[in-house]
Amino acid sequence: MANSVEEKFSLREVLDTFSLCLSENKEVYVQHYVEGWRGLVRFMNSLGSVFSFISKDAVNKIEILVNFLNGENGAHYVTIQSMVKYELDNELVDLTRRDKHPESGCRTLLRLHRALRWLELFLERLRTSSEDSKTSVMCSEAYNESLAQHHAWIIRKAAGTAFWALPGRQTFFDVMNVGTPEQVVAMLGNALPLISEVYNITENLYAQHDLLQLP
Ligand code: 1PW
Repeated sequence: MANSVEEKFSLREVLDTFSLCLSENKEVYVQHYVEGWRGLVRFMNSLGSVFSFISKDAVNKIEILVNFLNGENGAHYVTIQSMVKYELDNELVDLTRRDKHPESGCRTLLRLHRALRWLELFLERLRTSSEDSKTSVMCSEAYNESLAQHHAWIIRKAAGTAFWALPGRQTFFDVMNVGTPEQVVAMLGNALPLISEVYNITENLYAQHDLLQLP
């Protein structure tokens, strides 16, 4: 009965977390963003050990951000907007090469932000897929359109290999634990616009401050 005390995973709850990310004036709460990512990591881990090199990096980035949130300057890290302002005003961001601040909040969050685009593209493909669609193809197409452009060859190669080991569409739906394929499609239809909004707000903020290429 060991499993009965464990919270049952459902992708619906994970995606709901992203809906909590936005404040009334459309700022993005770092805490909920990071919690959403924790859920995604659990999801990746339940897809098999081949995904662990991917989730390990996400875990590492999550921890960096949590340390900022819980640190003495945590009040500046409540929203992505306040973090950007604080780190830029205090010259806490390496803008051209990694040097004094190799693990700034801004550059760390940018990596998760880029990965969120991958997730968005992938889930959108999954939403509109048919029974015989291949998850590996959907996943690598989404990756090539987004995150791959920021990865070195060796990472692209490893990611590509991991994708081929992805379970098929039905197993994927089962792991999501949302219900019938129709319920999955409906859930994704509701969740994706929210993820997209969080992504776009972050993207515009980073673009405005010229931070999209942080080393
Ligand atoms: C099936 C659902 C998948 C959605 C989650 C996507 C997670 C993407 C994480 C990819 C990580 C690949 C391995 C790590 C690469 C790092 O070098 C890279 N990190 C990311 C998140 O792209 C860049 O970080 P770095 O090296 O500049 O600190």
